Amino acid sequence: MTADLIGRLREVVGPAGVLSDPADLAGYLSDWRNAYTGTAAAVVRPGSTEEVAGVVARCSEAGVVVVPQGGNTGLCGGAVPDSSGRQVVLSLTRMRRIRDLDAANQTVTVEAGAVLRSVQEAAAAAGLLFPLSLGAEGSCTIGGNLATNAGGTGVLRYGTMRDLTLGLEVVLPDGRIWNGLRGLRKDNTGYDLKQVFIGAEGTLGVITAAVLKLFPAVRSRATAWAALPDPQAAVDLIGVLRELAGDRLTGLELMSRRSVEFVLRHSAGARDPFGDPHPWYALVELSDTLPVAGLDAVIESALGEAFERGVVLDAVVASSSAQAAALWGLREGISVAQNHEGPSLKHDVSVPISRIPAFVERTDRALEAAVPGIRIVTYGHIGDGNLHYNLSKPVGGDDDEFRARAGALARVIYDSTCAFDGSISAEHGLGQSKREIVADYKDSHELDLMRGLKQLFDPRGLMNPGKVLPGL
Ligand code: FAD
Ligand code: S2G
Ligand code: ZN
Repeated sequence: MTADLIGRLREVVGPAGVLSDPADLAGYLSDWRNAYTGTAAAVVRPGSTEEVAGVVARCSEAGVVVVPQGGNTGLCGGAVPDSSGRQVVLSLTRMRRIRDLDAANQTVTVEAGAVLRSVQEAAAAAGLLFPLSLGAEGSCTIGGNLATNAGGTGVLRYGTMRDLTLGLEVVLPDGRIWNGLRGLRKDNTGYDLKQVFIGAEGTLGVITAAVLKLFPAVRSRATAWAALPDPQAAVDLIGVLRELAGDRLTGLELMSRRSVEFVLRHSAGARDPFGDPHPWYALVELSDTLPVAGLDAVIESALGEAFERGVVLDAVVASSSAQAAALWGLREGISVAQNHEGPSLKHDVSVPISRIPAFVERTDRALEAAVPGIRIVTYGHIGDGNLHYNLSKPVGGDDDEFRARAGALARVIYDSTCAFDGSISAEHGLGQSKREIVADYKDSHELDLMRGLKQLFDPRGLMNPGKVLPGL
């Protein structure tokens, strides 16, 4: 990139806003998993929407690619540059203001670089709830959550980021600013354009702000850990909980024994709630926005009924918020714990809930046939039909040999996913890691329409190319 463009970018964001010294760039060039590392001509850190627009316009004039980046916790390599050294990483992390919280309208207007946890805290301070919740919430940003249509543990009750958003402000690839920051729950004036940018992973424009929905705060909560014989029991448990707790069911996570074993092995202080090991576990959470005294009794009676029906083998209800946090810690610790067991080949899939048991049985069988001794870590948001199928090498196996099998093993999982009418990416997106393989699993007309949108919004292909769409 010419020094002239660096100079012009500095005119927009100020000298401190343009990093070009390799030592300053390092933290922006590798993804969270260190699976992808690129090089950048510069990292630019604008402080306002107008500065983002100025940066994008100058890069567009110079024909230079822009890679939007938030917290860089994405798991598909979508936020890092390629190895050409000619791309500009546009980091939104300076734009973290909460512009407005309208309690009566139950909305909050935030800038894209706001860290998710800061928005959760601002809502709580106003006696309200922003319900998106995921393991990376201390680092991920609202802009990244929107660009990946993030899911997490609250989807069961509140939906994904797509369902939590009322309005967007976006800088388009030519530098124009689209102000769609409306806080309306009803607005039927043509196409719902915000939904095009949500989940586009930075390939259609840079999200600079959003109007998000807020909800009544949770005033009572009950958390339990249940032992299950198999995934069918988990599906049956959903039925029992829906029957006996209704809308109060706000969290339901499934974990295989191995996923919990890894946490018990690598996470200091982690304790198995039961003496004996069980093949599967469910983390159940009920909550209510009223100060209901007997929620513990509701969860106890529901799990008691599930026990009577042979769905649950054992259960423990958290007797304090500290114990509830410890149970969530067992769940949220899986991703990090697995990294201690060598390469973790991640697959984030969804299938219709009713088909999960047959899907797990077929997929496990096929994986074990492909790599005898493979260690399958299955866990996730079963209430949404979303499982994380993360693979570790056989004990004593070779890291590089296992990594070399990644493509074949992914196909085993994705072939099985699609045999059960599922999706090869439930919540993490496609990024770099799944953009080529998606062509084998997605309707060709759908891909053509997606390419058409890319051509319309970004005809010169300067907005985060090499992500999401095969071949672009
Ligand atoms: P980044 O990683 O910075 O970027 C992600 C993508 O969005 C990239 O393509 C980037 O170009 C684009 N982008 C970023 N900001 C903007 C913007 N302002 N405008 C346009 N495009 C932009 N994800 C889930 O859905 N559910 C989970 O349960 C979950 N758990 C996780 C647990 C751990 C421990 C980790 C490390 C990650 C987890 N994730 C999960 C994945 C990740 O946290 C989410 O995808 C998150 O939404 C990414 O936000 P970010 O700000 O880090 O985005
Ligand atoms: C989760 C996190 C990432 C992983 O924990 O819910 O989305 O390791 C996942 O797959
Ligand atoms: Zn997840």
